[in-house]
Amino acid sequence: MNTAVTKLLKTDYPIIQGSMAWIADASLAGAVSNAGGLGLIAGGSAPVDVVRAEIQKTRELTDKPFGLNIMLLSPNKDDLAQLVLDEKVPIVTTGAGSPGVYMERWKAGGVTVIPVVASVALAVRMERLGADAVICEGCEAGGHIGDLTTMSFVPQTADAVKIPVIAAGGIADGRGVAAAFMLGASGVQCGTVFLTADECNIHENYKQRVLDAKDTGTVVTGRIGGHPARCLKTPATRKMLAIEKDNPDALEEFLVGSLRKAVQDGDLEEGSFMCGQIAGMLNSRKTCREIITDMFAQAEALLHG
Ligand code: TUI
Repeated sequence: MNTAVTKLLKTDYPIIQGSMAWIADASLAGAVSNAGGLGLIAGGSAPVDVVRAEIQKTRELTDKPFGLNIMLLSPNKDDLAQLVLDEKVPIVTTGAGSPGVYMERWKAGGVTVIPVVASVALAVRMERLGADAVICEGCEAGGHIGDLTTMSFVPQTADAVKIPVIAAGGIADGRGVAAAFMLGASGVQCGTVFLTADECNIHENYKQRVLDAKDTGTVVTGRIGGHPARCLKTPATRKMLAIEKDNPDALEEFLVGSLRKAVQDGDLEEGSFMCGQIAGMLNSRKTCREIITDMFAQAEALLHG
């Protein structure tokens, strides 16, 4: 399938694997890139040396394009921004803030820059600063989210910018891809579906909970005062919702390390199992290649069949 996004990313399919902190490593990114999508390594809050090692491992696993995501709440964001240039990473995506201060340097270094935005205004600002595309992530997505839904956000952005729009949030099969294209997107970013991939190295409790989740199986914590984040409903999210009602500042303390506890320990009492609303539709384990080929066979049939 050829779109403005496959042309920009030099991939076979117009799909980016969502960058999930503590989760999106060389194993996942390499598998997605080898399957014809764009694999991303998550910078998350990791130290620069850890991320450099993942970049090098990814290069051993694939000779296809891949990218690095920089989460702009990371204390290491400046070092990671430089790492992109030092390691000649071809594509960078950003999340959880504006990458404006880095844009000139990245563009001068020949990097393809694709910010995740949370509003049309930020998308327009990013286009003016030279962004190559924008990812519009609706609040159906897992993890840190904005206010808008994918359905309303994508077409408004497609009307406002000339650069390609990539839709994210609530997309996990060919119907979602076809719908995103109808809304004006020319590519998609998917996170939650890749949590179920064989090459995704999360704790078995996490993977099984995603597969078992129903449509109403997620909840947003941190709406009061914090950073809103969508997670699977667990004993931990019940505690978080109680904490934030009484003392929003204490939530940040609970959050520190909670993602690692979910990913590595499968800890339902203290872990944050970040996950999108589309988990309710997912019920089988597949390889990254199966996920991507099934998704685009269905999308092609719907769009051109
Ligand atoms: O970034 C994400 N999802 C994430 S990041 C994450 S790790 C984390 N760690 C500590 C606190 C919070 C999260 C887990 N999930 N998605 C992309 C995304 N970006 N969603 C929303 C935004 C966003 C929000 C505001 C992008 C830009 C923005 O700009 C504000 C501005 O400066 O205009």
